Amino acid sequence: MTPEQNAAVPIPAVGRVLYAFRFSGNSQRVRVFLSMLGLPFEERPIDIRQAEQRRPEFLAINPAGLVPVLIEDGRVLTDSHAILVWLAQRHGAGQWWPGDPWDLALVMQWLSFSANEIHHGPNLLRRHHRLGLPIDVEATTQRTLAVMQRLEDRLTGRDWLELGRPTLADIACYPYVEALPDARLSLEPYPAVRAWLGRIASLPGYRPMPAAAPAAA
Ligand SMILES: N[C@@H](CCC(=O)N[C@@H](CS)C(=O)NCC(=O)O)C(=O)O
Repeated sequence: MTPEQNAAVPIPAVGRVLYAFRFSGNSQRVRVFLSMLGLPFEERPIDIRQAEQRRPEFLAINPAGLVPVLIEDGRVLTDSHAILVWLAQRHGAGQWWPGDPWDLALVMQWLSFSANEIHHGPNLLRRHHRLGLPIDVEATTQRTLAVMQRLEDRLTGRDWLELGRPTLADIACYPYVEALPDARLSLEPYPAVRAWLGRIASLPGYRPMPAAAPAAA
């Protein structure tokens, strides 16, 4: 059953609704980008510690049972990176998601880096320490350290990941890097990364993710 067919699921025909878990970095990159674009939205919290993403009413919206989900003017979009691209293209006036094919591919590299390397490193390590997700801790720690070194090398002598200005590359990659202490690793050895995080935090509309929560994902 599609959400449109399920009368029990409120899919508003107009306006913007974000289903998100408060402590999720995947949710955070969408939440922060909406805020940076100055777009009004209603946030509907899904607590994955309470398995709310498995409730039938949420599965009717996203059968994958994952947050974030954006509903905009009656249309449902899942996956944080897809949502970023939609928002940047529709509302971002070309600043965040470049029109030039080569520049676009350069930025896209970092969305893939976020969805693969950052997911399998810093994100899973944090989930392990915050939610008890069973992982190979040693292998995931090594992957996380490799991600951090890659970012440190990339950002040394650079303000932003690509194009000399903030783009979706930065928005996609930063949440689980900023939350590295939740994964029980220090940001101290990475001065270029810390400076970059500071630049992101000073962008208009930035809002921090609650990092000191008792359990996070
Ligand atoms: N590729 C997806 C991943 C979404 C994802 O893994 N979300 C997590 C929260 S950070 C979730 O909903 N987990 C619930 C579950 O695994 O049951 C995205 O970027 O949005």
